[in-house]
Amino acid sequence: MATQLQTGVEGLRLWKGWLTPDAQAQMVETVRTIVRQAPLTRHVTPGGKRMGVRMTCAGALGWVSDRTGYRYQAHHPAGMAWPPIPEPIQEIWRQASGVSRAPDCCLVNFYGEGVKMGLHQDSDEADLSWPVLSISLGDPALFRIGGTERGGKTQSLWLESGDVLVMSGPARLRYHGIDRIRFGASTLLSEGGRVNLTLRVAG
Ligand code: MD6
Ligand code: FE
Repeated sequence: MATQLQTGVEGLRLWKGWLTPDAQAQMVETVRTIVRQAPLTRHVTPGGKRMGVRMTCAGALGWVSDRTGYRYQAHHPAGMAWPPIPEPIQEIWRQASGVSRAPDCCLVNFYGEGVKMGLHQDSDEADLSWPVLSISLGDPALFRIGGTERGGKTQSLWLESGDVLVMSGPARLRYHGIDRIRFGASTLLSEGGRVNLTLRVAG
């Protein structure tokens, strides 16, 4: 079992190396099965900017964005249903989330060279008391977390391939984002870059 690191943030739990290198390689193949069924997309924000991160989802609900807003919906923007959440991903939720309800959304984020994600709150879910669990694969990423209001003090930690992070309780609504990735530092993805999976109870 992986070691759980002290993050200094109440409700934020980090396990370094939850997935062994072999399990990470298998997880990449699992993610590729999702992407083959539901292609990665660069969404447009309500403000009209195209996001750098390429996204798709698995599960009954998927997170999307366009000029009309952010939301969860049952179909990919191209029209197909989202594929089911693969069992190995659900297994990590069962072991690490601390809750018995199953997730209904697995958001897949892909970061290519130079891509980052601005500070945001995860607040589009119907019930914000369920945790959000993230799995990192590929290049390391600098994760920044602040408070529940914009503009407060922040702290940063590196998320590396195989790490599992859970935001729950008092950490659930904290602002967070990815400042940068170390592109090419990992050889896990043949094309380089980083994949992050976030599991949620969305509906
Ligand atoms: C990322 N993660 O790691 C972006 N959200 O690429 C998130 O936005 C995130 O890691 C909620 C909970 C955990 C996360
Ligand atoms: Fe988030």
